[in-house]
Amino acid sequence: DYKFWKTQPVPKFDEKIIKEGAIDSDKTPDDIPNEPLPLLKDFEWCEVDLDSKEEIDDLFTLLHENYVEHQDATFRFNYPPEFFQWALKPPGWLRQWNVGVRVRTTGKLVAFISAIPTNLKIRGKSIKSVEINFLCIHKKLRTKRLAPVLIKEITRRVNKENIWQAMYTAGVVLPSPISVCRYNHRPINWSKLYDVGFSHLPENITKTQMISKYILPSNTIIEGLRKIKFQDIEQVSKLFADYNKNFELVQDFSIEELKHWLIGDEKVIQTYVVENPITKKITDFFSFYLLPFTVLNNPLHKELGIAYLFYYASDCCLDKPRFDPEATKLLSKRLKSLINDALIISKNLKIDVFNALTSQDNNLFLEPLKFGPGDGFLNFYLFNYRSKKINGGMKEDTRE
Ligand code: YNC
Ligand code: MG
Repeated sequence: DYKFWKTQPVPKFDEKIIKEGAIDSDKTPDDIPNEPLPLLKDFEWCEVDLDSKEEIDDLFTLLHENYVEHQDATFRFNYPPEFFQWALKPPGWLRQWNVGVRVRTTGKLVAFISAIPTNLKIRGKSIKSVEINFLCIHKKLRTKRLAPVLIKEITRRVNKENIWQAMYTAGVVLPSPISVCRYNHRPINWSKLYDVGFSHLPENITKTQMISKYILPSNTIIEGLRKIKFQDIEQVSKLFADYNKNFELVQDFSIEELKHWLIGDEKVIQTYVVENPITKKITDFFSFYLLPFTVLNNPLHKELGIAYLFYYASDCCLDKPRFDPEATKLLSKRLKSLINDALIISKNLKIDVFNALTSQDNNLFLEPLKFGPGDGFLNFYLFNYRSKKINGGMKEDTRE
């Protein structure tokens, strides 16, 4: 019955949204307590310092052993240290927003929650907010109502910075999703996925047939496709903003933010642009991030390489009405060739599976490019903001 969530500024299930906007009454940071919430006496709050190798190791261990589980705990996220630098240190990040709980006597990190700043745009309206992620409690401390304490504490710390709205995603259903998307998977190395139990052999099909179904060429196909450079960011930013006008809920990035999210350690983030060879204009871009799984108890394989489709845009059809059937056809064709090249690059990077959500324009290419629906759904939420449901979700932020 959502004992905790009932007390929070979130819409009730099936609440009829008449007026969009904040749910709580207006406050100022001075109205917010200066002191952290009390914890049970054996525990203490800490900031997890992402510049310290030791503390990154603490965070890695907590998340590796206790974060979201997949398929009966056969797979665990295997975060490279650089992943945290990317996911938790965008421009404007604050150290007090990487909130940990440690055991007082031993210093062991047993819980975590994070916030990063982000500007949302909901149907054209800008909302300064944060994104909450990596909420995690050690398995031995579950169902003791610690999660509400972590959530209230991060809320306090965000409110102290005069920010009153947040965006977050979760596999669980809480009051109340503004959108829901499904994970889709595109096998790249099908036989390895089969060996580790990620993929299954359908009836009346042979392994050889499955392998050949997913075969990809070795070279990308689009003319003018190349890695992004720093000098491209302004053009890419403009292209992305124009493309995003099509969607009801998007993030509104500054040049600095976009630079952070698209250009970084290549073990974590890969971004490509299409440059017209004659005009030198950038017509498209796509990006995906890499977050491997550790495979437990498998004699053949220790790790799965996983790519997640991140941001993309195309100037194809920006000048045409959004739902014009001719424009949709052209855009589908364009996105299919773009994402197909993303798959080819992934194959060359030894990625085993490429994931994407059913958000935004993704439905135009998922099936034709042989993505298959997965078990996982992702619910999108806003904190302290009433909004009508969002069509087609939001460009995902699954940096979990
Ligand atoms: C969840 N994922 O319903 P009620 S996603 C939010 N997000 O409350 P306890 C959750 N709330 O129903 P446990 C939640 N999961 O009584 C559960 N809850 O109202 C609610 N898993 O607390 C739940 N990470 O401490 C219930 O539960 C209350 O010990 C129960 O801990 C939960 O990062 C959890 O899936 C998830 O580590 C920490 O199971 C634990 O079970 C765990 O007794 C594995 O909690 C890892 C995992 C979640 C990933 C994520 C987004 C989190 C968003 C949090 C909400 C942010 C609100 C905005 C704040 C900023 C505001 C501003 C401005
Ligand atoms: Mg608990």
